[in-house]
Amino acid sequence: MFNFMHNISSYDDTVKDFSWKIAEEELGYKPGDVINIGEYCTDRICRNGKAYKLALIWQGHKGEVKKYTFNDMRILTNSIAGYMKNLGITPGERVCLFMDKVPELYLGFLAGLKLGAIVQPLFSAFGSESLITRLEDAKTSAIITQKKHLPKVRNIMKDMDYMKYVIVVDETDPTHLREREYILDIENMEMLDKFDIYPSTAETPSVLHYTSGTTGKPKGAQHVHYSVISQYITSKYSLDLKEQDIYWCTADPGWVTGTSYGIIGPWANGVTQCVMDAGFTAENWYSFIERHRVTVWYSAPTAIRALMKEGEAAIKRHDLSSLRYLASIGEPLNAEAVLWSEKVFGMKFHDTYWQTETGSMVVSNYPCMKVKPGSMGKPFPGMEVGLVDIKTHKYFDKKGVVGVIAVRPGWPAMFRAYWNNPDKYNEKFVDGWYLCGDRASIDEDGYFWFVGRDDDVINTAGHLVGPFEIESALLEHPAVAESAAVGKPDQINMEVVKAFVALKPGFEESKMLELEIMNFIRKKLSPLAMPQEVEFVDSLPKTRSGKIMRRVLRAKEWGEEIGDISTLENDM
Ligand code: 6R9
Repeated sequence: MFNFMHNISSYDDTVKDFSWKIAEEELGYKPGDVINIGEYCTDRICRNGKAYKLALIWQGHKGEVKKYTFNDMRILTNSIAGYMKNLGITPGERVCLFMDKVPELYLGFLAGLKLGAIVQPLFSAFGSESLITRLEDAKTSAIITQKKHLPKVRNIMKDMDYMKYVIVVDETDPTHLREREYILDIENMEMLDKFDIYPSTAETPSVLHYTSGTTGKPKGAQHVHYSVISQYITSKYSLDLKEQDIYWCTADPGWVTGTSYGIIGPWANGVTQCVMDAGFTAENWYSFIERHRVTVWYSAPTAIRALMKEGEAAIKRHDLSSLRYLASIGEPLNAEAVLWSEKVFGMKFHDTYWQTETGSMVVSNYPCMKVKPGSMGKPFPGMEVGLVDIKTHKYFDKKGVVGVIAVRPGWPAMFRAYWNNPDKYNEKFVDGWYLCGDRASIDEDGYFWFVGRDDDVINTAGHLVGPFEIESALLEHPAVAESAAVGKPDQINMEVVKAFVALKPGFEESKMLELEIMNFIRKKLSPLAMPQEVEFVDSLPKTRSGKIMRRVLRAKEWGEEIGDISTLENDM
């Protein structure tokens, strides 16, 4: 029988009683113990009597399905770790995962951690240039990839004397192998029931995630094995994951969501996860939910808006009655999207807010709490989250005033360094607060309301306008599928607002429509926030994780350098 009680029944009581010790005790961890994420997600679950429970249900692009129990995961990750150890990969070395969402990506991630290596997942869609910037910075010594991505790796091999091993998961023609290439054949390799798991402790480095900054080179946020404490308990309290759930996180592990909540958190809870290694279409996604009876679904606003664009007909063709909890991450979730999901799925998307650097959720909506559409929710219990002044960076406690989101360090999943870049790391801290670089306000009830990233806020005649309110207003218009607001130069006001809009199918751009949209949002926005111009575009520039890159649009308006665009998904 499904347990209908939520994992937490009162937010306020949980905040009062919370301590990270609760998570430590549930996981059987005591300070000073060995703690290894690979072990926590496989062997520990098997020891707890769930060896033959499904851990992973994987579906490929042809619709083929593979299933793995926690015991399969335990043995396969042992075997891959053993294979890498035999090659000569040692603890602390960086091992890059450069693959589509194939099972070996998930297995390789946990195997690397069992070996004590620092795993470095990168989007398989990256080109050679984006790849080498990140491998060069980390001086990565091994890369696990697929045959289809090998040309990109071969292209840069001559510039990477530090790269000792290229491990190919599906290479079938060994005569092409060069000295440094190895085949990982999990169908035929020797299976290891036992592997000497690296005795990592809390502060041992685990994952290295590259985030794309506004300018300059991407920064590598380095995490530690202790992060599993946060990822476990946030998955339980915020995503409400339970024993019987079939959970689907749509994120790619090249992005932090795909590892913190697409690998570590759910498996540390012993929950069955689904993975779909196929492109996005509304039809594909709904079929996937129906076929695998997904109960908890964690996705991103860009995807949700893409589903909204497709309309309700696709939903009606599928039985989505298995769904019981929806959550969102990565971008501001506009109120319209929340209301839509309630209408079409019978439940709201619960927004969550966090970053690569925070490693786990910072602010979110909880199943036991009233959702205010358009708000990110409240701080995770045990985390002190507040606002600091935009200019002085001094902490303040005033309702409804916009400031920079700040978190008091001390939660387990926080990043411990930017790889090779202590200065950039130190810049993130002021008066004992970690500054997230995003602006928000807090209302009378303690809910956080997103305004915009520091870099995206528009300064018009000395007034600061956040793009999110403008974009939310635009998205309420029935013709608008996607929107972005940026500042464009203006002689009098310094900047004025310009909006970019992509239309839903069936709508044609025209001067009339522009005027109609303008009139529609005029009723919702303050005069300062009103765009002076709306430009229709086919799509907006986005990162591979689905974030709108406003700075690309902005740079065009100002005739400036675009900066680092290695994570850009679509050509403009
Ligand atoms: C997990 C992840 C982090 C940045 C963050 C903020 C934006 C994330 C959001 C949100 C508004 C939300 N962001 N969640 N903005 N509402 N619920 O996305 O990590 O790729 O490092 O991005 O994404 O600007 O600072 P990362």
